[in-house]
Amino acid sequence: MATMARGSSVVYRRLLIHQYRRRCSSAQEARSLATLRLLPTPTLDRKLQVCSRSFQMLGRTLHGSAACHRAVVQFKLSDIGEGITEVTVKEWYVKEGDRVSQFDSICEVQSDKASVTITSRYDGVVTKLYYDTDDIALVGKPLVDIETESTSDVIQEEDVVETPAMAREEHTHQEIKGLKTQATPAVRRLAMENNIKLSEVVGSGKDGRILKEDILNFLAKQTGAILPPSPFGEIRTSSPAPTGPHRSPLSPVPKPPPLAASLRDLAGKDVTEPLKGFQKAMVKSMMAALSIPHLGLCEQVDLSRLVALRAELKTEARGHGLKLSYMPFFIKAASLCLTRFPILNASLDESCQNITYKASHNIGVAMDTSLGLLVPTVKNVQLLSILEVAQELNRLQELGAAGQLGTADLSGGTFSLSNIGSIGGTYAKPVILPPEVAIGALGKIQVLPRFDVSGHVTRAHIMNVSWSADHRIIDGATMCRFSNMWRDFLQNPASMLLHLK
Ligand code: CAO
Repeated sequence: MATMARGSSVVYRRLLIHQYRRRCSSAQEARSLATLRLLPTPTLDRKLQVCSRSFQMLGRTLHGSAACHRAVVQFKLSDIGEGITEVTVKEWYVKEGDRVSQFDSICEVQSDKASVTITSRYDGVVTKLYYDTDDIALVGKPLVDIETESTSDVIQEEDVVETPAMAREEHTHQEIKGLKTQATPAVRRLAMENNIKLSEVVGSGKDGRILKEDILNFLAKQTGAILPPSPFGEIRTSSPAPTGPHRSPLSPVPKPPPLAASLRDLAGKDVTEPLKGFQKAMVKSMMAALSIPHLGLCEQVDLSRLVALRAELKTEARGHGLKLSYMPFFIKAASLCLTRFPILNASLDESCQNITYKASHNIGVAMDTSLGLLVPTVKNVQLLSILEVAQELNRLQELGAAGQLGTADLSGGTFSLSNIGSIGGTYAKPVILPPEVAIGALGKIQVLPRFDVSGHVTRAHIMNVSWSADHRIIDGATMCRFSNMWRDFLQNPASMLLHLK
């Protein structure tokens, strides 16, 4: 109970600090904030309450005294970063004549990298939508007109929106994520005010709707105020694990829609449509991959010992609330080998003049998600235990199935693995994902006859692995030595223990 009360107070204090920070425009105010942070808790609380009251009064004064007049603001699609110049309008959440408030969702747009929810920064009435659903909207061009009832101060703010380049403040009005996230404007606002990406929060409401409690729990987890029970320490990753309060990591991963649901009814006619979103991203990265001379190498791995070991450890992992597949072993073994062969965890610059050896082993995992093929990355595998890799993979799979993988999880890969065997594939010819220089494809584990050391035929669990490497900087001998080392770790998984830190 005491923890709960302390937790709520921490959350409240953080909210107030954030409110205050948003309003600190001058250096002097910023200095005041720095001073506030250094104050003892009771003094800080008092100061923040005084601030909070004065902001409320200031708001009322402005509202009451300023003469209101109507103005039409042309709300332009601002720069959403990463060189994106156009997006597809996926869905409108408003129509002409609708009243909107600040932070209300206006529409969902999709670039070739991610989906973005555009939210209003004005209170007013929507008077014009510039695009239909599925139209291509251009960055810097008008998206909607909003008739505002505002003071002249606010009208000056409109000029900021007219600027095509995204101002820092505008960033908070756009949220990058994999799919439409369901949340009320109030919840979106709470998330934005606390710099929380909705894509990183797992909703506990109906159909995954994000509730206020989900945001508060997420925030509390960040501040350490109300921590849900955790089987072991936090994973050191760049983004926090979005485990919702009502969803245990063991809950079944939502399945993608059945194949029949994704088939089109062509009614006997050819249909041509423009490529969109992630399809475009695949075109881009695969066209870039074409310029890489691929070196291929295939190998067979006897996983009989690993199969037995995983069967033992699965129950133990389940005790920690985790699903333990073979992937965490494959990923960790790859990381151990990358330490020995850093050239496979590198990138080559465009002019082919410099190689950058990456310090982090951010291992991308090709994932069959509800949005199609995506490659989220398990970051810093060199620092993680096998169980921690499993935890991170569980999290990514859960987000992938819900179509909620965000850019943080989808970027920064340095090496990739593609487990086509989980779908039933036996061999593959993997394509390198630039700027990476190597990738491995894993086939299905099959029970096949093999000879033991005495020459007797035995049952063995055999998996094919197919490697592709950038032949401009990686030769066959290096690739083969890497593959041998990886194979040996997995054929004798106990040997990995010697190298784990
Ligand atoms: N051989 C045999 N069994 C396998 C297997 C393989 N190669 N890979 C996975 N399995 C088993 C798992 O061990 C698990 O079994 P249990 O239920 O007994 O634990 C079951 O299949 C389901 O595994 P999973 O797929 O949920 O989990 P994973 O960690 O093995 O794989 C992921 C995760 C993301 C790689 C996988 O779900 C996926 O999306 N694979 C498709 C990758 C893809 O599309 N590649 C092509 C890219 S190029 O277009």
